Amino acid sequence: AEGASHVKRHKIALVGAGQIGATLALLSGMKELGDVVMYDIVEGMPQGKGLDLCQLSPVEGFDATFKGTQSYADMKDADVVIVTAGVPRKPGMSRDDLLAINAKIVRQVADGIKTYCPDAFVVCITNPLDAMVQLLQEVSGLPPNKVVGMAGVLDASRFRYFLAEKLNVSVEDVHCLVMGGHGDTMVPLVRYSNVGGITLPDLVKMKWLTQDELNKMVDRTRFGGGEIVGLLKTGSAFYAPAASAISMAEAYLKDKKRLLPCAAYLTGEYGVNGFYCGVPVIIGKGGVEKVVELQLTSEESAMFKKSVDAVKELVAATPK
Ligand code: TXD
Repeated sequence: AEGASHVKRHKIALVGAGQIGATLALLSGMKELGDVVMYDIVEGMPQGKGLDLCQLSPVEGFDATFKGTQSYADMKDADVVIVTAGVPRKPGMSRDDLLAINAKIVRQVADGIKTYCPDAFVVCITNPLDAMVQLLQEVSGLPPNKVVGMAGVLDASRFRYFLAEKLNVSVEDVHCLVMGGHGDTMVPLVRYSNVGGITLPDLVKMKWLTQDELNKMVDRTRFGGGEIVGLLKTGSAFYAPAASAISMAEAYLKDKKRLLPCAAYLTGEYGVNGFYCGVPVIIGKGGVEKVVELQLTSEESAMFKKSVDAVKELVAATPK
């Protein structure tokens, strides 16, 4: 065994084993990212999903363990933690109600991370995203570059899909950038979005799509989450959110230096100090290794500022 002593599988802890959590586990397995621990307060549920995934592994031909648990101690020394724990908004519930309930849950999760895996790279998915990722960082005390929120990759992926479908081109060749908070005020940046390097304003000039069609796709992106909630009725999107978070985790574990839009802690960039907001960042083995600062036009800046103001309001409303 001595020769193989350097071989160590990564450990991925998933807090929350609901719709997104279970999909995160499946994708981790299929991509062989490492061994998975799934924590949830519902007894037996993560254990059951874990066993089911173990039984999928021979068919798919990968080696990984999936362990369900109700104990934070099982997260010990995890390399990556992805947080989806929380409750979704139900009819009659205000945004503040959701904020209070999920803030309480995220505090407990942050304590668990602080105790058992303070060196982890932490991806927060729980809504309201920008406020929850900030709370997770504050309470866990982890360095801000190791705690990020997932929203931009998903929002950009939605925009990419709408464009690819409309233009009848491969999704692989469509790249989009979406900044700002994860809400209706998000800022899809058409000037920095392109198909095979050809920017969207150019494609409008080339008559591949009209400005009106483009505006409609921008709006559909902004309300992309709501469109799916409206169809599902009992929950929100989970496949694409899970895949988005996995791409961030993979960038960290494989030191890929990917440039992805994520909710990152800003210390003066874009004129924002001490808040999380969606911006392009580089993710590698150091976590968020760099915040990429673009020269926004005055119109883009105004949209971004409006989005930041919405985030600040949320953070102010979060129970301390
Ligand atoms: O872009 C984004 N960031 C998002 C965010 C996109 C889609 C959905 N987004 C949010 O992710 C959504 O609003 C939720 O706040 C989370 C998780 O969504 P999911 O669809 O996975 O919700 P589920 O299926 O309800 O799963 C949540 C699980 C569920 O199994 C609960 O039992 C568990 O969280 N839960 C807890 N786990 C651990 N600890 C505590 N205290 C706890 N309370 C509930």
